[in-house]
Amino acid sequence: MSFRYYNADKIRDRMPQYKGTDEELQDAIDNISLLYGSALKELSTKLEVLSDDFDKKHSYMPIHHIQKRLKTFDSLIDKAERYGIEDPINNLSQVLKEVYDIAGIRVICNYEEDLYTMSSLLLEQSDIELIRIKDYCKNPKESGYRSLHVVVALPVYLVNRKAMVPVELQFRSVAMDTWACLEHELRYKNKGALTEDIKERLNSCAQRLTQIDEEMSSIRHEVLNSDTDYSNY
Ligand code: 0O2
Repeated sequence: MSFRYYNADKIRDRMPQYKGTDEELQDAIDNISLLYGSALKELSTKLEVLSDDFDKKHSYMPIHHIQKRLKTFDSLIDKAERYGIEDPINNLSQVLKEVYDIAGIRVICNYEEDLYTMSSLLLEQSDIELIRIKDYCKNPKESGYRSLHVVVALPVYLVNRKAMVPVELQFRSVAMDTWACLEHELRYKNKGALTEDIKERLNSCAQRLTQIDEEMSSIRHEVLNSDTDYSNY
């Protein structure tokens, strides 16, 4: 897994203000790719192990699926500019300190309560350091967006050093993910400019999906309580 714009020549074409040599730029990009790509591998393995063990103990897998991605180098520099970092291409160490979502994992769970179960189990692990939590399930964004965002740092061991690498996790139910993907696509197709009417309708869809999440959860509890096979769950 690597940045899409991994080639220093291409980056220099777009960002001619870079002061170092092509070799230095390539080395910096390769380092970022190695560290953040490795953190993604380690974290997704941790989540899979937790889900497998949960299945072994409770005959239920809380994680529906996992998606992971590295931010492209271009969009990393764009984000750093939006954050107000001056001349980011020549201040990569500051960019790495301030941008937390270079490595991102989406953990799509079956039910809303699974988001809290899985994030808590992960945060209990002694090598995981919590950096920040934003709960957009309890406090949805104005758009209607719901998700539990957790930024953690975890150790990546290289040949001669250890680095703590931040990763942003977005825990979502299947319904939350469906809404976010479709809304993102519609916004992207409209270059970010949706009319007020469309925004309201999307928000209304988000509210209905919240009700569906709650109802599905309540049905699940009723089924679990009435099924003796699940009585220990
Ligand atoms: P991508 O490609 O998904 O990574 P930021 O906005 O990132 O500078 P912050 O505080 O980290 O600052 O933002 P936030 O809102 O906590 O999380 C940003 C990410 O949440 C977005 O990433 C989206 O993935 C998701 N998100 C937030 N609001 C919405 C929304 O209204 N609709 C949808 N579909 N997704 C949302 P990026 O960087 O935009 O893109």
